[in-house]
Amino acid sequence: MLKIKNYINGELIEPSKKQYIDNYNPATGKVYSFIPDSDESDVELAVAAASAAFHSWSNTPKDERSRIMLKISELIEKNLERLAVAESVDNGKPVSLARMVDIPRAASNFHFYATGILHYAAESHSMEDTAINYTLRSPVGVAGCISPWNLPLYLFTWKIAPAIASGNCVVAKPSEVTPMTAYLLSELCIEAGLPKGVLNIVHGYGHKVGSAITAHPKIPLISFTGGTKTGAEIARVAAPMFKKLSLELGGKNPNIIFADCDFEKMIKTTINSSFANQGQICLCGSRILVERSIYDKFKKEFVASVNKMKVGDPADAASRVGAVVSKPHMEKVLSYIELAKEEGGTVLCGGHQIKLEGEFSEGYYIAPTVIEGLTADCRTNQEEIFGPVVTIMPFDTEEEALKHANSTQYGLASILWTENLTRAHRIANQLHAGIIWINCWLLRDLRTPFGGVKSSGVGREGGFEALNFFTEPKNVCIKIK
Ligand code: TXE
Repeated sequence: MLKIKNYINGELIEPSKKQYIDNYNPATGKVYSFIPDSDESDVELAVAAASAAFHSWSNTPKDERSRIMLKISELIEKNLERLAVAESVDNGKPVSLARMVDIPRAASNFHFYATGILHYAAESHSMEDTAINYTLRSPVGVAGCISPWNLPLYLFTWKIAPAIASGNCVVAKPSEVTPMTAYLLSELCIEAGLPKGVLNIVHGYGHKVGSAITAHPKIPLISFTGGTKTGAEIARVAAPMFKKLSLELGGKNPNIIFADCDFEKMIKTTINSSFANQGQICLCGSRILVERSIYDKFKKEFVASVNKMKVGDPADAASRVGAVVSKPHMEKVLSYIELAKEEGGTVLCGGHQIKLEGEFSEGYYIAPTVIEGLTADCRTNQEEIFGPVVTIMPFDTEEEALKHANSTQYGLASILWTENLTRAHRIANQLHAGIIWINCWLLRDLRTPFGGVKSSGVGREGGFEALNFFTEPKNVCIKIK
């Protein structure tokens, strides 16, 4: 079975202690490869390689950095099928989703920042005939990038691309739950001629490798996507070291549906915003608030559509719902379904593990689940479940909908369905969230600021926001008389 390797100083190498972690295929529940169980000595090697490469890479002309990144983007596209299958096997998501979303977006991430850097400029401020100020923006040095298991290559490249485009070198750690496509990316970086030490990938546990990256004195900046609890731990370690932090954390996103919505379009999109990637996207709308006059109609049609979704082998084109990412995560999601029942919820469909036949009998499958009858302030409606589970509840007024929508510790995304233009702008203006979709979901323009408020994180990714994050501004003032 394949032993994944670290990518350090341009080479694929074993972890220093030659220890490995079992890597499970969630669809079958079986070990199918091994992950380096790296430690701080491997992080030390990676930081040394990144530090040694920094002077040369940060002084490489933008056009050359851009050319190499475009080559990586092309190689991702050329290897789309191989990467999509690898992502699906590693994460449990339908291969159709990996083929349509995850891998094309990884290619776009590299392409977007390979071109974005060519248009990135800084400002100058003139003081009439007295002085001129100009702002220099320079790369920070060695960037630490730590990413999660839900959209493995998509989120891994979303951090790495702006970091290296702006001239930084990177020490990156993908999730130990889904390391495979990061490993395949390192092979593509070698093929693209990315200079050694620019990108270093150290595989392993968060509490060993992730914490060593966070605490390393020669890594002045951390870009993290993952759980709120882990984000708080990273902030606790990084804050007294005055590190620059970008934290993209959890969400508990409301999906507010008014009676005047385009019902057919709303139902179709809400199935997706509820259960795409088995509900394991921080942007999913897991709390569905429906105007009372259409609540019964919505409940009937939504549950009927959910019951039609095929849960099965991620490699089967007909599967809409694959396996959740791991056994512990499956148990966490199932425990929240039990909690919902204890809190007075009624399970309208799903609510249980699905046991498939044959080679999939040990896989981690959960039936897409819809629960009603809960209060807005119960734990099920306040805590991030991050699985194929949504709650639905009626509301009577805009004020009530807004109160429920804004009632959690999170503030990442919100979805809103109404054909009333004034109401759409009025509600969007009052929602506590960083991203709001109106009559759509997951429509993404990479130039837009991406991130949340409250416990959903700190800072923004995307567009020039990311290039600002990965660079330090310096103001130079010259007296001219
Ligand atoms: O995240 P973790 P997990 C939420 C979701 C999920 C929960 C936990 O609710 O159930 O987070 O998921 C590394 N220092 N989201 O386990 O633990 C870890 O190895 C440094 C929302 O994936 O946060 C991995 O590479 N690094 C999120 C990465 O952090 C540490 C997407 C994320 O792991 C570390 C995923 C430490 N002490 C989960 N501990 C989103 N916003 O999309 C762990 N890591």
